[in-house]
Amino acid sequence: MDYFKRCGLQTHMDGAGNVCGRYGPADKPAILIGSHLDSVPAGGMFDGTLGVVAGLECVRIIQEQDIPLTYPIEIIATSEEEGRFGGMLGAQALTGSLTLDWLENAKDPSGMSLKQAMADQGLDYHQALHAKRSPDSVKAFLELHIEQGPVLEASKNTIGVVEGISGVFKWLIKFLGKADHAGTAPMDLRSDAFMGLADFAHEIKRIIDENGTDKSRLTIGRVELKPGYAHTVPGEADFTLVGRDMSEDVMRDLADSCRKALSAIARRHRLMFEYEQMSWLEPKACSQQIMDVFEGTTQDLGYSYQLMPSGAGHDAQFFTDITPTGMIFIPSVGGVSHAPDEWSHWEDVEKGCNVLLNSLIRLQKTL
Ligand code: HGY
Ligand code: MN
Ligand code: MN
Repeated sequence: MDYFKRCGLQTHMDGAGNVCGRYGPADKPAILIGSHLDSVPAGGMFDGTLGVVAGLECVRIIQEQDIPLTYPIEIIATSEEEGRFGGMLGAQALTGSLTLDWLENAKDPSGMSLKQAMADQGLDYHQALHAKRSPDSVKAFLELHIEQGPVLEASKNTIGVVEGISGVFKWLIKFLGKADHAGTAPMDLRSDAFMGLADFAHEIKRIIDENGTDKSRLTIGRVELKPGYAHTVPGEADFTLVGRDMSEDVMRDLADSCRKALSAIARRHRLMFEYEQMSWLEPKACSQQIMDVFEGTTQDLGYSYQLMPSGAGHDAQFFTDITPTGMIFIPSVGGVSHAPDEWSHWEDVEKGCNVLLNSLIRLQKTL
């Protein structure tokens, strides 16, 4: 916020913790440029942050070169995009997709409630419901983001023009068996929750082969065994499951097949299983109008590019509900992301910023 203010932007934080900086005509709907500032644990420095800093760089060039604006530009640094509490709090708040029920009940895998985490930051969760933007106050939403995958590097293209954004669902699952002595409990009489989890992990390939596509993903990213002591058979296995595809029908098929597999495995290992759906984010198509501008600008700048889907979820997938929305990618070195060695080359960052800036200027005339 201090940096936004020093750059002459009209700055505020909304009730969902989004940091917003506006520059240009006061009485017109804004072109939003945004992404998120939060990160996964042990993440990299480009995921999300790139899109916020690139937006600020566009405004600074416009200021330095005194480029006239028809529509103001609003840079938005969204909160809680990475889904610690399930959804995408900041983007959902801005686009009116939050519910009081979700705000009151959302919690992270450790059991910390969203409302408590917000209170710890001096935020009253009710205020998140007032962060909603009316569609007529916005002209477009643009997001520059790292690809977070290997496609652009492999095809030696600099820019990815995003056609659509994958849907994502996130479950908290528990297998409940019986804690037991690791020495006296006979192997054939155990209700070992970890063995149920291990069986489910080995089912994932079959579930995708039978119900998914080449864009389907099922990931177990966090596991906690209880009581978690070497001499005790784990009576409980708590784990997350994140499922993705570009088609919501396929997401539903994957979810149904996972439920069936979990139920069959629970019976086989004399376990109970329960799961809570933390979020279900639909796959979304980007605006053809915005894609055309990104593509035309990239061609004019002479950069290599391709049209492509996004396997990762992004703030942009909520903005498609209220305004013409588009994304561009730059290559990730080695396709690595959500890890400390996430990296993008600075000349690609510069080219991504040039496409964003020139598209923004073109949209000033065409929106
Ligand atoms: O995990 C994702 O799809 C995004 O990085 N939140
Ligand atoms: Mn991201
Ligand atoms: Mn991310």
